[in-house]
Parts: sequence; C-alpha cells; structure tokens
Amino acid sequence: MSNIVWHQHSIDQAARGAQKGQNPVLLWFTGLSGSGKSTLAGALERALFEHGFHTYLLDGDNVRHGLCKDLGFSLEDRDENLRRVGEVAKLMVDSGLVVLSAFISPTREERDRVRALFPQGQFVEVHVSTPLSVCESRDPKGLYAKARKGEIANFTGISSPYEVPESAELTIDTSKGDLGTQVNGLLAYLKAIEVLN
Ligand code: PPS
Repeated sequence: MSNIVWHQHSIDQAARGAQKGQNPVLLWFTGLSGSGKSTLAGALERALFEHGFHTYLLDGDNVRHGLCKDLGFSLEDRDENLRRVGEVAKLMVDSGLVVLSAFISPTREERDRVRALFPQGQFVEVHVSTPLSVCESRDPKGLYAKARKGEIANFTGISSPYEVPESAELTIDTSKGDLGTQVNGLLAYLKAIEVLN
C-alpha cells in the first residue's frame, strides 16, 4: 500500500461511543445454517434496542444481496465475504455502535482474522452450537434437503466443513431452553463485560 497514509479523525471511537452512552462491541454469532444465529442475534438486538442502545445487525443472507452479491460459497468466496464483513463491522464499531453479526463463518482462521481486527474484549464470539441433526430437521429454507439431493454444492455441514470454535466467549445450543432465557444470558454477559451498565 504505497502512497497511502492513514488519516487520523479528530473524533475517536471512545467519543462516539460516549455520545451514545455505550461501549461499542462486536457480537459475532457463528454456527451452521438453521442453528438459530439470526433469530438469537435478532432477539438480542431487539432487547438492546428497547434498552436504548444504538445497534446494528449484519446478517449473511442480507449482506449477500448487496455488498457481497458477487460471492458464492467456495471457501475462497466465504473468506472474502467474511473479510469484507469484518472490515464493515470494524467501521461500525468505530462509529460507536453495538454491532451484532450472524454469519456461518465456518473456519477458525476466518473468525480469528476478524477477531484480530479488534482489541481484547471488543470481539465476542458466540458459538450457536445447535447440532447438525437439529438444524437439518428444522431446514427452514429447504436447503439441507436440496444439499442432500446434490442440488447445492459446498453446503456447510454436508459437503463443506464447519470448524467448531475452540475459544468462543459463549456457546448456546438453541435446541435446549427458550429464546428469552438465552437472550437474558447474553444480556447478563454484556453486563459482566460492562457493555451494559
Ligand atoms: S459464510 O459461510 O459465513 O460465508 O455464509 P453466510 O454469508 O453466513 O451465508 C449463509 C446463508 O446462505 C445460505 N446458503 C448457504 N449456506 C451454506 N452453504 C451453502 N452452500 C449455502 N448456499 C446458500 C443459507 O441460507 C445461509 O443462511 P443461514 O441463515 O445461515 O441459514
């Protein structure tokens, strides 16, 4: 990157967060398709929003309609998808937001690359660990059935790998317990790390 010099803004992240009365953070939900990432992240965002927090939820399906619509599901394309999303999330955190994201993000390397963009404590990995058998039985979009018939290539958990996180801050299996309890657990964690007062 020759001839490009970083421009230091006069308003920093701490000032932007303070104006909103919050400590910016990225909550990174990872898990299989159908594991409940979007449902959980959406419910947590709703709870935070109702508490007056300034939030934004980045979701795989939505981002792939715009920013990443040129990308498919090869491991290379997923890498690029998550590189872009990580950079966007970093900008959003820098703007003082509480950011939530719901991407399969199947490899440890990809997730750790995003983690490395943030200081310690500002990236919270939430492994939505719902077993493949449950995800497949839910099959909300009918994609597992198509993948089993060979109609979708590189389908995570069927014909493309998912590496279970080894150092997630939180693990939630949505086949056990109810959504309200899971959201309360997440809120309690955010209080413990002083994102919430
Ligand atoms: S990734 O791996 O993080 O880049 O994937 P992501 O951007 O989160 O996109 C996942 C959603 O895309 C749909 N879909 C597939 N998922 C997995 N594998 C293949 N081949 C595939 N093709 C389409 C699927 O609906 C995923 O949504 P969720 O919400 O995870 O079920």
